[in-house]
Formats: sequence, C-alpha cells, structure tokens
Amino acid sequence: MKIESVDVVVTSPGRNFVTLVVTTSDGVVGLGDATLNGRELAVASYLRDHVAPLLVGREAHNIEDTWQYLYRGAYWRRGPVTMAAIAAVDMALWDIKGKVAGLPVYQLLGGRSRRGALAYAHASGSTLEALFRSIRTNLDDGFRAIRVQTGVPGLGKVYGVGRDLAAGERYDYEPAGRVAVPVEESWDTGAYLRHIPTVFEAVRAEFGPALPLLHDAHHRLTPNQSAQLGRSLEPYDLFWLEDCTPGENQEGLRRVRSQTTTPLAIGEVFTGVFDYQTLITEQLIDYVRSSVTHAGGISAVRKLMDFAAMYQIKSGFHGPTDVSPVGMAAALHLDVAIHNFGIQEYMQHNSQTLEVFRTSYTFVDGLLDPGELPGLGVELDLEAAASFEYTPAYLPVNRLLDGTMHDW
Ligand code: EZ4
Ligand code: CO
Repeated sequence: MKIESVDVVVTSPGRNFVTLVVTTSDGVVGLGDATLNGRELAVASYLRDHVAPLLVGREAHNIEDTWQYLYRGAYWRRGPVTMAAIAAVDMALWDIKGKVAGLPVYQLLGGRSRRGALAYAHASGSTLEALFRSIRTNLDDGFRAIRVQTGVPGLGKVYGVGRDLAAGERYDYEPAGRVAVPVEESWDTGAYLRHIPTVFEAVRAEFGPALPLLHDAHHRLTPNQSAQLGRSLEPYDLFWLEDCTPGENQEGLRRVRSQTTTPLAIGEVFTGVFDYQTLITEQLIDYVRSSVTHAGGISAVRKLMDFAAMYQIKSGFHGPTDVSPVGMAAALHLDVAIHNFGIQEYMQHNSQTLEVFRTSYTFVDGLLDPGELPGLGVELDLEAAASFEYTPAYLPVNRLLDGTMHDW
C-alpha cells in the first residue's frame, strides 16, 4: 500500500493549526498534527516543500523506516520545525495502519493498561476569589486534578491567567494572540516567589488536602530560585511544579532536585529524547511534559517513555489548545497504552475547532479516553477548515521591570 498523495491543511478556527493529510493508493486517509504555535507556516513549508515530495510512492506501512528516513535523511538534526514535521508524518501513518487493521491505535501499541487517562484542567484568576470560582467550575465539570495559576500583585497580565470568569462560565480556549507582533508582558521574579506560596496555602485551606494541584513556572526561574519555590511549596503537596527553569541546561536540575521534594515536570519545548538524557538517567524529574506533536510523533514518544520507565519517570503530556485535536488524540492513545502514564493536560478546544476536527475521544468522570474508532479517531472537515483563513498569531514576550528581555 503506497502513499499516493500528501497535503498540508492550514486552518484557523480561533487559532492556527497545521494538519498533514496522507492518502494511500487504497484510499485510506491518515492525519497528523504539525502545529508549532507562532511559527506555523515554517512547518507547513517544511512539509510541503521538503517532505511531501519524498513520501509519495513510499510504502505506507513502514512507519519506523519512514521516521528514520526523515530524521537521518535531513542531515540537520532535531529542532522544533523538523521534529513537528516528522511527528505529523508519524501520526498520519499510525492513523492509516489503525484504519487498515480496523483497530484504534492504542491497540497497536500493546492494548489498554487503564480505564482512562486522568486529566488536569487549567484554573486561573487574577484574584483568589476569581481563582476559586475557576477551580469550582472545573470540579463541577468533572476534573479531578487542577493546575493553579494566578496574577501577581504589582504585575499586569501574566502567563496562564485568562480573563476572570463568572461562576459556571467555561474557559473556552487559550487566546492565540492573533496580533501582528507579540504582546509584551512584564515580570518580577521576587514578587512571584513571595506571592505563590500564599496562593497555594489559600487553595489548600479552601479545597482540602487531597485534590491534586499543579503549577507551571513557565521557564522563568534560575535553578536556585526553583529550589526556593519548590521548598516553599512543599507544605501544599503539589502533584508537580512544571518548567521551573529553562531546560536547555539539564545539569541545572541537579541543584533543584537535591534541594526540594516537590515533584518536577519538564519538557514541553523539548524535541526529543536527547533533551531529556541527563534528566532521565539521573532521575532529576518525575514527569515528561512532551507533546506527541513536538517530540517526533507516536513512535518517538513511545521510545522516550520506555526509556523514562526504567527510571520510574511518568508521562504528563502537553495538551494545550495549540496542540490540535489530532495531536491530542495521538497523546490519548499513548496515555491508555503505556505502563508509566502519569497525567494528561486537557484544555478543551473551542467549538469552531471541533467543527473542523471531528473528534471521538471522551471525557467522563475526570478521565479521557481515545475511543474505539480505527486509527486515531479524528476526522478533518476540509470544507470547514477552508472557511477559517490563516491569521498571523504570536505568543507574548516577557520583560523584567527595567525592560530586560526575559523568558516568557
Ligand atoms: O505556553 O502551549 O503547560 N502549558 C503551557 C502552554 C504553553 C503553550 C505555548 O504554545 O505552558 O500554555
Ligand atoms: Co507549561
């Protein structure tokens, strides 16, 4: 069964998505997510101009060989553009294999290891009152684990805090920043470090000791500041502290790890196993944060998680709304199949996105499930996709109060 055509669909139902559509000589269609938030067209071009022409005529069943062909064949290794492109091809070929076999992809990965994948929601508020409302709405929706982000006194809008919602109002999706140039936010690490422990103290007092709570520091701290934060949060028993420090310098996590028992999650911006090598072999983290979309696809993330399993490290795959429903479905098939599943991030896509991508995954009693359709279980409505034209969008940038550029 040969690959007959390869198309790239760019659509923007509220935010931009890049989807690879692979069609075989038997007419089987596979989908892959290639969305790289804020740099979408670079991956679309990489796929259209440099990958699609190489795929036509190849055997669709040879997933591993195609992965190696694209990775080794590029000569230039790793990098988010390359790895997102390879991920999309890999997902599409798993989707095809599942459809041909008549089995959901998780069955091809070894079958089910659990009833469903524990999901965590995003709660936020600029004030404690708004935050509590947001947590309650998520609990009412069935979530059993909650990420907590709040405003910091003295700062304007900060990462992870959406518009304050009324009671019962749903957090539709994270705004894509559809702006011609990035919005600028400001940051003060001292104010943040002083404020966050008071927030978790209040949340624990209100919601009790058992609710799993998560927090994302979004790459803003040094290892020593991370150690300080980890220690100050120990009384509140976090499920994890995410991206405390930028991960490029893996050795930096040694300092954090040796100073605090707060569990650590890292890796949403990583592109593959080599970014994790020291973190995993020295057990410097507890959770792998990669998305299937940004770390080379189902094949690569499966291997990454098998490597992590030898060091008792679990999954906590990235699941923001800038991962498309196709990328989300790919994560869910891995979530229910692998032994060392930890938790799955889940932000619901907006209704326009779900018109373009017809999903079959479910969220019941706090658990996500990929469903039983053959392949990944997501369909792309090409007509709906065409009605949402690409719109330039950028993530914000971040400056310290004196104007120095900082990590966002
Ligand atoms: O900022 O996906 O844990 N989740 C995150 C996300 C990222 C966005 C970037 O595109 O950190 O909200
Ligand atoms: Co994050």
